[in-house]
Amino acid sequence: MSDLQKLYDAILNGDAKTAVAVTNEALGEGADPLEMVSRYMVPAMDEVGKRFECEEYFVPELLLAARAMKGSLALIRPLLTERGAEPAGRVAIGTVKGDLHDIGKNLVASMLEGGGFEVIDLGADVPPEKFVAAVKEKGANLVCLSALLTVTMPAMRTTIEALRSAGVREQVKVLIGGAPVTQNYASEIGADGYGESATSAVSLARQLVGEGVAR
Ligand code: B12
Repeated sequence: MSDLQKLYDAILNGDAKTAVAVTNEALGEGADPLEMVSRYMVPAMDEVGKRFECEEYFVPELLLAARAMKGSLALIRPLLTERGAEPAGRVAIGTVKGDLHDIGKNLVASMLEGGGFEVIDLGADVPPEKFVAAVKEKGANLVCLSALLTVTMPAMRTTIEALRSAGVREQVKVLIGGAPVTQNYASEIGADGYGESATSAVSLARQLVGEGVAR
């Protein structure tokens, strides 16, 4: 049986090629995809987050790790669906209108995927109406908003107002984050939660909408 510690190490080291190869080999040998995600891949991303927080890792390492995680997840995701595992929730995530920073948002999206959520990634510079459409047409039950600029933070409020005007605010939870965002701001604009990191995003998302299928 493949040594899944190698999968953990490959993600931690941002080695997408090895992560994909080990994932392929392990799946071929009948490894449990849920266990691979919850025991090796998510903990590897947790460790990446910790190393980033203590300035041992920087943005390039984060991006490489996220890419390795995504490579493995691309192989695992169809199997999770096949075995009928219900997603922990359906998330529409995006960086708000006017803001092009998407590194943190991508990391949050990858972590949520690794945590068993179905993720609809709307990209960066996303106008409020696109979030509304994701809720109405795709049935998202959690909306995650990211902003890195103080001048784009008000677009979070506008997005929440748009959800309200469209009559869908009550059927979704709204989680916000990004370097300049705070819990106070979340309370002020009527968001349901604020997360300061990609790892906290997963536990908060679980608290807000789901039980979690991957742990
Ligand atoms: C990389 C970068 C860029 C890149 C972005 C590339 C990309 N594809 O993302 C480029 C070069 C394009 C860029 C452009 C600009 N940038 Co810039 N940029 C940065 C920089 C250096 C790093 C941001 C980053 O990726 N951090 C790493 C990620 C992992 O962290 P994060 O995004 O904070 O995300 C984490 C958490 O916040 C959280 N999180 C994030 N989103 C969410 C969402 C949810 C729901 C949750 C729960 C959690 C969560 O989880 C993430 C992972 O733990 C920051 C400085 C900094 N240290 O933040 C400046 C910074 C954000 N930029 C800044 C500025 C001013 C600009 C420009 C206006 C510069 C200019 N004059 O053109 C433009 C704006 C363009 C635009 N319209 O958006 C300022 C903002 C100042 C302010 N207070 O508003 C900063 C702070 C730099 C500075 N010190 O002045 N930038």
